[in-house]
Amino acid sequence: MRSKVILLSGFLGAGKTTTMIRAAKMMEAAGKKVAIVTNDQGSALIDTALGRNSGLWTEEVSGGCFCCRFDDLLTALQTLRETQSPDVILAEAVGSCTDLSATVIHPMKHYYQDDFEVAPLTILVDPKRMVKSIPAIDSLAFSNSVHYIFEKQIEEADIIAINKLDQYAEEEIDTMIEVLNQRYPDAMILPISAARGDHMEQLIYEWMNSTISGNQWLDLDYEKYAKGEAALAWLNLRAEASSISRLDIKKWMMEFVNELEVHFILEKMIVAHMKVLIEHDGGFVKASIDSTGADPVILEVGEQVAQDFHLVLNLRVETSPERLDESVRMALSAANTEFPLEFHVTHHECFRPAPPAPTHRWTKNHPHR
Ligand SMILES: Nc1nc2c(ncn2[C@@H]2O[C@H](COP(=O)(O)OP(=O)(O)O)[C@@H](O)[C@H]2O)c(=O)[nH]1
Ligand SMILES: [Mg+2]
Repeated sequence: MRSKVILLSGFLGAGKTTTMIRAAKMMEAAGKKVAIVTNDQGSALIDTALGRNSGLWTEEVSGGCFCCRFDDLLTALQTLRETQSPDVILAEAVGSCTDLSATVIHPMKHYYQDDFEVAPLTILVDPKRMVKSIPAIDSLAFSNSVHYIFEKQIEEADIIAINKLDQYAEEEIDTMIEVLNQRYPDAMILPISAARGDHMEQLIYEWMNSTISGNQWLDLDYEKYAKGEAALAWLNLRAEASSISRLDIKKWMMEFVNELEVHFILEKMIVAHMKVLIEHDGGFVKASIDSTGADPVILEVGEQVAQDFHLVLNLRVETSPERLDESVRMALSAANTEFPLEFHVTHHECFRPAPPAPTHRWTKNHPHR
């Protein structure tokens, strides 16, 4: 039996992981065997930890996006097939990646059709990023080259899932649907709330029943795309911390997050997505911020008191790696002064993504490249 592969894309912070985990749980409850694949330019991924903390079988493709690491993606999918025989595999692409139809979906459909059936390419959209289409809600907007990626992602969708429906009035959602319908008449447009669960059954139904997959061919300027990716700074960090007495972990986290947010606001750095995960013996707590100055969304399990903890940071911000790194260093230093700790960084990377170099790239008239 073939495994259904559902590829989720969409900009950083749009809600891909939230959608993936909720959908996986819903499909499991309906008796399906489900696995997930996470992906990033770097390593030390919070999304992988979240998948595993949710009890889902999780593989990770790190060090590059699915299109540039196509062989690693296939290894991850084949490993899952051999070890788990899943009915469904949900795979979340890097949030600054596009052209997945030409670089992943078509090559998969051609070379691996005996093993995998590929679902409609689904792009998650956070309405507040649609600054050029509807009245701006974001006070700080990304540069044109970053916005180019956001628009190209939507353009290649088989399904556009407008997420975070819970934050908008019905009329606002209707306007968004109208704008998107005019711009992308061939895509299916579905408003959802991954956090609250609205219309998730319909989305899953489309994944399982639609035969459309990779129907849009992008006209993509790779130079502009590379420029957009390079405008973003990426920071991944892991650290071990220990204190002489038991500590309120959430307080430490909020001190760090608030310090960092002050830097972002003052220096007008545009946050695409910032995630902070703290794991300890008694559970975990995660903070997620999807735009500059936004209140952190907190997810926590267990009592947040411990002597030792493990910290993971995944930050994607429109600024230079040097400025991002310096802001994080200062915010950590401020939090660790407020709460005296032994703090040991075990992994640290801060970089601009390299220009995309896909393993395969098919075009409408010239496949098999
Ligand atoms: N209000 C609201 N927030 C959401 C929804 N889905 C995701 N989020 C939040 O948006 C942020 C980014 O979500 P995540 O799934 O990590 O996005 P990703 O970067 O695309 O994987 C997190 O703070 C989520 O809690 C939703 O349906 N409604
Ligand atoms: Mg994610």
